Amino acid sequence: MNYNLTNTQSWKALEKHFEDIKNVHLKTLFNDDKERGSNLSINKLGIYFDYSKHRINNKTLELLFNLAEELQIDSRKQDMFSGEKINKTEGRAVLHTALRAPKSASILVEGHDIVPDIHEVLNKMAIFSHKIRNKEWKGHTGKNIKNIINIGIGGSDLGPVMAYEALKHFSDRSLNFKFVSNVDGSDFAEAVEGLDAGESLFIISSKTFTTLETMTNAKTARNWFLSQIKDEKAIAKHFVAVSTNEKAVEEFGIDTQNMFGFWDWVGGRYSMTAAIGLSTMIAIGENNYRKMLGGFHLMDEHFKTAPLQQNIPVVMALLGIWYNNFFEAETQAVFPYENYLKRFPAYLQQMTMESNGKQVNMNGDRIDFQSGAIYWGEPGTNGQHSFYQLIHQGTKLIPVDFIGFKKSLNPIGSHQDYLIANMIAQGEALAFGKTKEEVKAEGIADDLVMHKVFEGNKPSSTFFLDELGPENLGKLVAMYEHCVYVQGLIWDINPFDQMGVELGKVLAMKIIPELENNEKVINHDSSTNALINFYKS
Ligand code: G6Q
Repeated sequence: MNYNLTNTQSWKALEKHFEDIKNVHLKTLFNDDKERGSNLSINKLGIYFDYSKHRINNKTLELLFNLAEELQIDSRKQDMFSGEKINKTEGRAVLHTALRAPKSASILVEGHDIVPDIHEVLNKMAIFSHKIRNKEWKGHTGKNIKNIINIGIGGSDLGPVMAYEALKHFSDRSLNFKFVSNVDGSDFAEAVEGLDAGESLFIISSKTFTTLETMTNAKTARNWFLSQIKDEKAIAKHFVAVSTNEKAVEEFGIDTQNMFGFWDWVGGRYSMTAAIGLSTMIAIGENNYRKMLGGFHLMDEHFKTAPLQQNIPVVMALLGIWYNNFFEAETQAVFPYENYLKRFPAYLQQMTMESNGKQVNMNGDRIDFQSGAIYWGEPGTNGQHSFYQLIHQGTKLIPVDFIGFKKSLNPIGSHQDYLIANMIAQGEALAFGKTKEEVKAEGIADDLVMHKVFEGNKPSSTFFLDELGPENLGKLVAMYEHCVYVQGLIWDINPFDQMGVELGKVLAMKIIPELENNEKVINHDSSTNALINFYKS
């Protein structure tokens, strides 16, 4: 479908409507509709999604859904599920949703049903995880494996770290998990500090098995291992690989029996439910892992089938467009009121920003509107004691996603009530604020009144679930994945490539040998030359 977004009828109607509503306060919107809180909410799949505290009215919603209809989002979104090569710039299908499909499904890629392949790898992961968890898998010197070290970066790291932290409560506490990603030697050194190589298993996670950081860390791991266990044959018991590149895995010296494969139709940042999830499965066990896949699948089906107005990722995506393209909000904050989700914002940063941080449309034409927002966040309530100030009283508009759970995994005293009271209070304070009159009525000195005013009218969504567990984590991740996809469809950009990470990598490869010789460097610009020569001096 070819279109110029800003020339579409529905876009123009939204621009016009924006002028009418941009200064309307959430207080007015709530006064106009006494049931707004429940009217503007979706309660599905165990997620209570409150989007009433957004600067929208029924007209806004109607126009946003008109946009989705004019752009045929409902039918275009099916292209992903049917295996079309929607990642056009790389000529690939995008089928991370197939990774969570049940055994009974059938999904064809170039005439081949990929579902049995997916389940074969899942079963192989399950057998291996059982062996580690049941202490059947012994190290070369006969010791049990206690330390699992995942070496990977980007999509081969952020998902595993996030999922491990999120589901730590469900993990086998006799196992010690480490994640090495950075090429900075300190990352590796700290991860293996004090570890017994005979009790350690390295998972080298790399789709391509060529990534500089991962290969450097993998070689260092090999050397570290052999410095303790002085026997090459021991590698087979202590190194496994997750990759699509069998040849490179073999060349590295890992037994391909101990390789867990995946496919080119899984993008790195969409790979946590591919074999890249091996460390997660070892941590939480096969049953919990399959529950997580079940949660992903529930959200996939919801996204695929629910009408646009009831479709959680679609509504999220449209609200994101509303702020990003009309209010010109630059960022989107995500605040989980659940400490186990502390790495969730970092995980979302890659998913959202590497996907939708694009400047050209599918045809390669420069777009004339803003694409992906900057995502950021920290767990509540910590953020409240630092940067929330700016959201409440600063001059920038920052839409917020609050994520909370009714039950704590560690119910202690009144902690959970305090936590959730804070989450709910923040949404209320952001939306409704505190007027000059209210501040004055508190007897505040005149010269301080304006400092204590909260203008309010700051938008937020709240996602409220029962309890954090594997299934709910799966639902939340898939929810954001599909939100990103819908936004990419609307902007007509490709959310599935990442050409913007290449240039720096290529230049680094040129600079590496320049750092390693003794000659003065003069072939770059004057700033780059000076930095290189300073390093060498
Ligand atoms: C994600 C990106 C990127 C990738 C890493 C690691 O979508 O493609 O973050 O995951 O560069 O790549 P390898 O898994 O190939 O080492």
